[in-house]
Amino acid sequence: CLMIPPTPFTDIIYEKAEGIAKVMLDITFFLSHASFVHYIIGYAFFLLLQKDNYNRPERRNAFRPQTVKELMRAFNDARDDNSIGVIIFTGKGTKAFCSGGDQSFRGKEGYADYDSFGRLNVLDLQVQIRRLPKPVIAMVAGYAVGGGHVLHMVCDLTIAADNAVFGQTGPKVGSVDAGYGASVMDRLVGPKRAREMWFMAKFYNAVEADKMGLVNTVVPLEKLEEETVKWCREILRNSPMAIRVAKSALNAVDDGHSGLQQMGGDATLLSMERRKVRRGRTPTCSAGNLISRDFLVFL
Ligand code: 2NE
Repeated sequence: CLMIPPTPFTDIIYEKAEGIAKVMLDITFFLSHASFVHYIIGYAFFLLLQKDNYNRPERRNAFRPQTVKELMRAFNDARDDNSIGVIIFTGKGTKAFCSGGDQSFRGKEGYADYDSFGRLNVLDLQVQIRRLPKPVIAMVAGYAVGGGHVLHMVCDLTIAADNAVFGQTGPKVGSVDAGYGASVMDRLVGPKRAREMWFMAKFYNAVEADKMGLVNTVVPLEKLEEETVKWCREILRNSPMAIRVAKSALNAVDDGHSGLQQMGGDATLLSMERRKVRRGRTPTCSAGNLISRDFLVFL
C-alpha cells in the first residue's frame, strides 16, 4: 500500500528521549521521521517554495505561520505519545528563544506565508500549550520578546539563562497581544508591572525577570540545558495524573468555562479509571504513578 511519509519539519527541530520531548525553533531542515530520499525531495520543494531563503536563528527565531503549524504538530505528537511526560520548548542558539512574529511575513491581515492569507495562528498555539495535559518548560537563552515573550509566559515553567532578555515589543510595531499576552502577564507580574511592560515596551534582564515572577530560576548559560533536564527528571518522578490535575486546576479560574471543562475532563478520566480498577481489569496504581500513562492520552 502507498505510504505517505509525514511532512518533514523545516522551521523546527523536534526530538524525544527518556520521557522528555524537545521542541526547538530553527530553520535548519530537520528530519523527524523521513528517510534520506524524503529529505532530498522535501528540501527541493522547500527551496522552491521559499520566498526568501533565510536562517531563523539569525532572525532571532522569529515565527511565521508555517513555523507555528509545525510547532502545533510537534506539541500534538508530544501530547499523544504516552512515553512523554514533559516538554521543553526552546529556540536554537544562544541569542534568542524567540523574537515573535516574523515582520517580513506581516501584512494588513496578519501574518501570511505562501498561501497568501493572513492569520494569527500563534494564538491557537498558546491555547494548545496551556491545555496540554503535560508540563511545558520554556528554556530561554537570549531574547524572549514580542510574541516570543507571550510564548514563554504561557508555558508552565521558565528556566532562564543569565543572558536572557524579556519584554514586549508589539507597541513599537503597532501590535499588541490583548489575549493571554495581557491576562497571563497580569497574573504573573501583577497589574502595575503588566502595564509598565506593555505601555513602555521595556526590556528586562534575567535577574529583573526573576524578581518580577516572570521566570522560575536563572542559571548560567552553559548550564541551561543541564539544569532544565534536571527539572524535567524531577517532574518525571512524580505522578503524571497529579501533575495533569494540578495544571488544569491552576488554569481553571482564568480559563473560565474552558478551564472547568478541562478539569471536569480530568475528573471523568479518574472516575473511568476507578471503574476499571473496581472491575479488577487493570492494575493501574504503581508506586510512582497514580494512573497509567497509557490512560492519560485517552482525553
Ligand atoms: C530581538 C531583538 C531585540 C534582537 O536584537 P539584536 O540587536 O540582537 O539583533 P538584530 O540585529 O536586531 O536582528 C538580527 C536580525 O534578525 C532580524 C533583524 O531584522 C535582523 O535581520 P538583518 O538586519 O540581519 O537582516 N529579526 C529580528 N527579529 C525579527 C522579527 N521579529 N521578524 C523579522 N526579522 C527579525 C531585535 O531584533 C528586535 O527587536 N526584533 C523585533 C522584535 C519584534 O518586533 N517582534 C514582533 C512583535 S509583534 C508579534 O510578535 C506578534 C504580533 O504582531 C501579533 C500576534 C502575535 C505576535
